[in-house]
Amino acid sequence: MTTIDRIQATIADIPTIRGHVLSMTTMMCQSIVLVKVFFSDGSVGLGEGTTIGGMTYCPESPESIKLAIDAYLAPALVGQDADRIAAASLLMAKTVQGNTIARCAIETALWDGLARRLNVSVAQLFGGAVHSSLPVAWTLASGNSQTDAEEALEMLEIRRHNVFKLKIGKRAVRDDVAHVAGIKKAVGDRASIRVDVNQAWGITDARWGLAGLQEIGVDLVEQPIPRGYTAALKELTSSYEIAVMADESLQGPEDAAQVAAQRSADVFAIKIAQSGGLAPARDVITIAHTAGIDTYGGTMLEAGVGTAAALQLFSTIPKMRWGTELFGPLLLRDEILAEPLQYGDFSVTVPAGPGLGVDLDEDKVAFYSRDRARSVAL
Ligand code: MUC
Ligand code: MG
Repeated sequence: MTTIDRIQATIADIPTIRGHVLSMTTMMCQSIVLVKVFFSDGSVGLGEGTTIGGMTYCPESPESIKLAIDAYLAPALVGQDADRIAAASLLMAKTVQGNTIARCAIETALWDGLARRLNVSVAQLFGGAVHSSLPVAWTLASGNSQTDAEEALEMLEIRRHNVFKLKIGKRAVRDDVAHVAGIKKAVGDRASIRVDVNQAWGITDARWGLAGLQEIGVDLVEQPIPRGYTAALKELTSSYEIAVMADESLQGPEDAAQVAAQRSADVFAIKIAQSGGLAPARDVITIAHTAGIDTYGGTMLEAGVGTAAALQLFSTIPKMRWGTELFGPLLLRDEILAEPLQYGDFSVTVPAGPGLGVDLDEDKVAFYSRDRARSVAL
């Protein structure tokens, strides 16, 4: 029997290419948590647990992800059968409540390890890929309308993205709608424009916002109101033609079942981290599709490992009707994979196996690791 020998979690702080302005914070750096699971046969699995903007986005932080792994999840898992991922996931859920990002990081590494030992891709463990590449959106969030419009036009020109998600909710609704209208006008019919409010509006702002955004031809609005307001989200979903997507509302399959039962959203943003791993993310997808709700491959702005993990899973889903936004590595100023993920022709290529299909550039990881930065400062 191959067992779990040791688990290592490393925080790495990687600067972003520009400020990324969201309704709740501005990111100048992304702090990722890289996980390595070492197995008794000498194999190693990679995982990533990454959140957005410290603790402004959700209750987990890079530090809490590492703490949950080091102090609770790793001690529980050491000595367990490495090939029985369902059993390991159950043990993680019993040992640690919530903390879906920490659990996802380890679950990902267990899938990577198992797939590498079997010499297959992680996608193969989920039924096999039906796509070799997936459409990929880009987020315009420089905080400046002119810069955002220029960025969109450049992405269209180089054929990297033709779907843009605009981060709004920080300014007054009227100003946000004017900002979106300016970008919509600049790109015309060449791109799909969507917005993400990250829970910033109350219901009355949301009514004005959705009416205005619908009027100017925006295709979708993501999480306009706080995650708990599922009845109000339903009201918005049924009052407008513009698609309403749930993101923060979905912290795993139980939330997904509730939102689906109430038909509170038209689309689910599927995030492996928010779902608690690849297997529960697939459950969320199944819940959505069986309820007639469309899906979109979401991101927590992970670097290459987390992005590859999501790609492996999403490549097995026949219909991700709204595409994906798996662009995380492109927002970072440096690459930590030995071979970067491939972007082009408005898509991202699913890396070929074994495992997640990616390896780390260990020097880069060491360079950005918080431990090293601290020891250099001392
Ligand atoms: C979110 O809320 O969806 C995804 C893309 C992006 O720019 O931010 C994330 C978070
Ligand atoms: Mg979102």
